Amino acid sequence: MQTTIASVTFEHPIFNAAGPLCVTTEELNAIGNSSSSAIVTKSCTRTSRDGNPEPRYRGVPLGSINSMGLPNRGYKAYINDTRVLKEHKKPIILSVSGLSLEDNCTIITAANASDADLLELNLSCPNVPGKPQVGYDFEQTDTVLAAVMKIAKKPLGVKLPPYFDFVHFEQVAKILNKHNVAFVTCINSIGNALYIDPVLEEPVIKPKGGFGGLGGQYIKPTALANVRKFSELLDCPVIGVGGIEKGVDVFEFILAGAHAVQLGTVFMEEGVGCFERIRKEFEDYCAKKGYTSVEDFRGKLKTL
Ligand code: RRO
Repeated sequence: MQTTIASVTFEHPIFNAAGPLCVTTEELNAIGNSSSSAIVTKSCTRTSRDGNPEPRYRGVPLGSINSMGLPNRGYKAYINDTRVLKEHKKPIILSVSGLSLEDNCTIITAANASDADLLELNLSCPNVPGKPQVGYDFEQTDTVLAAVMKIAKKPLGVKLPPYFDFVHFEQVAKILNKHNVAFVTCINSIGNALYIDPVLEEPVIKPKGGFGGLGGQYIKPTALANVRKFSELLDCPVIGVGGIEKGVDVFEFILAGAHAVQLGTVFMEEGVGCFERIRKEFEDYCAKKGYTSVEDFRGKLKTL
């Protein structure tokens, strides 16, 4: 069940999403010691950030809502961590989310000399007040990619927000193909959702009046649609993320065209044990179907 992205081989296609439980060195080592097939860091900025006021994450019956606000230790700490994390002998993906183009260029220049295998540029954080999601501004996406692709010496992919319109898929794909991005990860949380507690008559998280990124089961069909569309339109591999909770969900994402998948909400709720559970469920499901490699069914969604 190996998979390859930008010449980097993953023992199996299931690993963590940037965000949950990947901020501290201890958390990253715990991912390294788990059955996750790679280690993805929390998105990093130029300087460390405390993030938004708490409560800023809430698990809810069908998923999660968060407005973490990019809490992280700053890029230098994650670049240092890559030297130690290398001992786990699995791919390391540095998630980069500078607050300006200049910051992204600084971080990516430094990352060139790190032990990260891949860089995932986050164009889709929905939770920093006053900073719109770059991925919804196609001109800015084009400008950012033109600049960072010139600098990056490691394979650089992008993490996208969800899109909902066929014309938008085509416009974004054209830009990503033009810049030869190494891979695309989709989708980030669905931005600026509102979850209300009717008993308390309050939102469940504090920042931004309760507005935050929606994850988990709520977003799986949207994530599958984005994976499907982008895998048809792009020249590079797609990593799927959004609402995976069981092995059969992984199967669906690969059937839609994903080369690999990431776990967000389920990892936050269940901890590192989710990687082994979901990997086993996925492999059992494939065995039942008679498939022995992901190439047997990747992208082969049938039509009605
Ligand atoms: O830290 C966050 O608030 C956050 C980020 Br950077 C992101 O990309 N997606 C998300 O749901 N939360």
